[in-house]
Amino acid sequence: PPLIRLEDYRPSAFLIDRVNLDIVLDPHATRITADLALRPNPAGAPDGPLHLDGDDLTLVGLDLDGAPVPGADYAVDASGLTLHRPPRRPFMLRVVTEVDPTANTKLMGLYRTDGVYCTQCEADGFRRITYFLDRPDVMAVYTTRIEARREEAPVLLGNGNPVEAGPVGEDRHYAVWHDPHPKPAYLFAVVGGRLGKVEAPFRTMEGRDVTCAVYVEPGREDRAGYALDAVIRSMQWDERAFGRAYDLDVFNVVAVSAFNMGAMENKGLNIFNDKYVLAVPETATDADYANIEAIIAHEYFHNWSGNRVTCRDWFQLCLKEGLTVFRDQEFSSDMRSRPVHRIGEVRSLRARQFPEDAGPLRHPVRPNAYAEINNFYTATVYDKGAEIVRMLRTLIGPAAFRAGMDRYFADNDGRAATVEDFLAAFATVTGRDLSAFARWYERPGTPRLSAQGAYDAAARRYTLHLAQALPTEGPPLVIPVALGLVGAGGPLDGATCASAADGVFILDRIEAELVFENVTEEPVPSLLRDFSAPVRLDLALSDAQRLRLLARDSDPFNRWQAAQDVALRLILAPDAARTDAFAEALGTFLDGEALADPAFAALVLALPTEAEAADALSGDIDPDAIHRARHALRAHLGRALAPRLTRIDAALAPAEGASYSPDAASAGRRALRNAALDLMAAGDPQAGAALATRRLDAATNMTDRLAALATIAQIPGEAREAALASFGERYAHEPLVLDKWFALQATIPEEGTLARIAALKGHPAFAMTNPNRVRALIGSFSMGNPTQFARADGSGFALVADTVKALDSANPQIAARLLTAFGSWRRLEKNRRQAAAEMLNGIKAVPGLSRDVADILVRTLK
Ligand code: DPP
Ligand code: ZN
Repeated sequence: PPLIRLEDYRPSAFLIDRVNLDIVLDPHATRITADLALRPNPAGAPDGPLHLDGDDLTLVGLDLDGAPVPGADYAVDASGLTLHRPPRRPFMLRVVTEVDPTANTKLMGLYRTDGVYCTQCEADGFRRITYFLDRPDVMAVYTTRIEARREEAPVLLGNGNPVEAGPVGEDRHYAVWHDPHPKPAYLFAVVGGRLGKVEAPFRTMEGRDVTCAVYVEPGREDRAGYALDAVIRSMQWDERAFGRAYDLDVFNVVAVSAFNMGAMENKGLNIFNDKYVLAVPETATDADYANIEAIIAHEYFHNWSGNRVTCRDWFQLCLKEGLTVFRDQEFSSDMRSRPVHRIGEVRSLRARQFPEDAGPLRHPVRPNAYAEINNFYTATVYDKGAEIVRMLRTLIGPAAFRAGMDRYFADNDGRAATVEDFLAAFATVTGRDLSAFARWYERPGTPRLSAQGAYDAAARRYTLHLAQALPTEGPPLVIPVALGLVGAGGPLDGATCASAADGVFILDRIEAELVFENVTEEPVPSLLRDFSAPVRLDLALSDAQRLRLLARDSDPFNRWQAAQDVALRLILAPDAARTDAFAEALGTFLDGEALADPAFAALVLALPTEAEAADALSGDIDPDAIHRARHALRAHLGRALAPRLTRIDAALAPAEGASYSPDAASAGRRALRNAALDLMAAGDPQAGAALATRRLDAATNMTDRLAALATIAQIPGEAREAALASFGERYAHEPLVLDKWFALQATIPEEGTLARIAALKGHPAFAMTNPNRVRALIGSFSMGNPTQFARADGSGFALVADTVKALDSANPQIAARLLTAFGSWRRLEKNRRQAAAEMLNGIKAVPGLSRDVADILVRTLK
């Protein structure tokens, strides 16, 4: 597929200032009349023809300033509509199009899901509604009239504020919405359908009264309360943390069941995948509640970082996504435990972004070319993008960071901005040159930071040598390294280092030497505290030194990291004596702290994943060997820690009749108790299965029920099959719960899983047309079952490849996303590598592949 390049960016030749839409909803023939106020762009070069983007549209009418455009004056093709000789003055264009929302399986543009009309326009879905300058630097004020049969769509929602509504004849009605804030087309949305709602008032710090509402399938209103509460808390937090107030009279969230993304930040009308809205304790886990809170916040925060200040072009996607992820992470950290949340952020960065940055789909946080923008909604743009913002704050300090954010919003409000505009705001308020820091946006790959220390006891001096290395050529990056020294009894607070006065050293050269004075004993360095930069750290420490950090460091992140590092080495190079020592250290840790901070303790007990172990290997990957080694380590630890785990289990048992609360402290207790159960079961599968079965029966909420089921699912036998069957029956009419059940079965690391998945594809609740179902059954398999996905006989690869082929024409975005599971195929051992290559080439041979899939395929095979 052809590439679109950042260097080719040119301002649009024309602008559109106002858009008046009249949308008459119909299941198969929805008619859209768009009145567009166009004018030449003074910053553009409006001398050629005018091309309006369009995709899969039927053109019904075209008028210019009230007169039909003669057929000879325009042309329509697969990419849109061209006016050969547009006026060189402001003019009105009326475009009438027709679309079939029921036939829209791509879920881009206007479509129907469970009878509800909804839209998805990011990145380029608006061109599937009408012909338009579908690019984010064309911003217009929208007025939208929506009409429908009242019976079919009693609720009609648009962007902005409701203006008027009323009947049309006997059985139809309409509503008009006006959005006073100019916006790019990707933020446009309409919804029509039978929906129930919950609502709550909010008064902004500017005194504006806002009605917040969450719309869901009728009868599910009791499941929308948590999301609504998260909306209110997000509004409060953005005022307090960033001084940002909401700017319309209503804020609506709508949950729909078929949605390609997690959610979408359309102005005043966020549309959500129902997975990230609906929650009651019977159907949602603690993780679901945390995700709902985070994603509600994320989409709400886009109102400023994305909507009021949008992106000039799609190369700047990180400008809104990286920044907004950073903002939602800060929000969740304030709502929950900051260190626990930070560990979660880093785990997900390492699970998704590090492999991406090391594989064929690697790209800079701001890419400089793309074939299909939908393939760039990646962990790199989002999560590494957020890490860059976090490093910027570390670099300039929180006060200057806040001042810079204020400046950014003030200077760019109502504009389509660039990464340069963002950095300029911080350069202005600090007077600093941020051009070296800006390299983070341009350089793909994860840097390595290596460290070596030497202690001079006589001089009471510790010297630390730091060096950075990048996988790609170029000047050094600016890496903030938060650090400290830890002695046998704890942090050596008396030690001083002139170049890291406040505990952070800025490594802006290839290498540097730090000198610590007044170091009273040989220390263990604690580097990259709180994961101060998204790099891989090479620091040779013994187990004993790492376990000192676990026991004594003041930085919770590095305490957790130390245990992870020891465990990772034991997976890569098993050793019984060292495992005993590790178990003893974990035991001491649990005795001292497990009950004081259960959420943190649960993370310490969670060993590195098989994917992380694979990522850390230097040679070819054999997923079976990694699985065996990790399993053996868990079994060893489970046996060694059994008495303690039993005590934890008892101590954290909920009180009889206690009601469920999704708050972080309660969730932490459940997390530790369930982690203990899982480790006990690894040590003694027989007893573990029995205990987990009892826990499954006694569970009063989905968190505990699913955790018990997950433990049972790892232990082959009749108990497992019975438990899975009864869970499936109990939730036969709860698609979101069945997704968990699909995912759990898809990730069983056994040969029989392929047959299980084949059978589950025929389950009445499974549907290839619903992205959540496909992700649960097939996506979980490809991303979460390394031994079976990468089977040497190729059958695991074939399952995923067949799904990609089957989905490609119906929903290319989801097909392409599934295909990214092959990203690490070249690192596999020879037989598996060959099998993967065969499957990828088999997809390549399919005629008429979508641009989405072709793009991922070409890059993966390169
Ligand atoms: N809706 C997606 C997100 O918020 C894309 N903007 O990240
Ligand atoms: Zn976003």
